[in-house]
Amino acid sequence: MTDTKVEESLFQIIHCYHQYAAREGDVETLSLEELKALLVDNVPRFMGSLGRKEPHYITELFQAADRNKDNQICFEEFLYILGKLVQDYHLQYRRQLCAHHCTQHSLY
Ligand SMILES: [Ca+2]
Repeated sequence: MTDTKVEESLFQIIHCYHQYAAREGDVETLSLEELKALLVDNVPRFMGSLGRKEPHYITELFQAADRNKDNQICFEEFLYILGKLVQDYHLQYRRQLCAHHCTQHSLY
């Protein structure tokens, strides 16, 4: 059975998480450095938004996601960050749709 596009995307996200988690220390969790690398390498649109390149942004995101305060992001904790990413990309998607609609109807 072939994976659907959505299944492929989900596996890719999980694969990406584990690739970065395996870089140093605990191979199942992300350190702050690993999270930073994962975000910078894989979600440039998200990181390009205002203020996200500031070093304290990722630190604060990391602290908010690290619910048990063990200074590591496990996969369940990563879902909080993934939720933020999906929300952000949904906004971008809506903006693109709107821009496309406005161009087609010469609203600009
Ligand atoms: Ca944790």
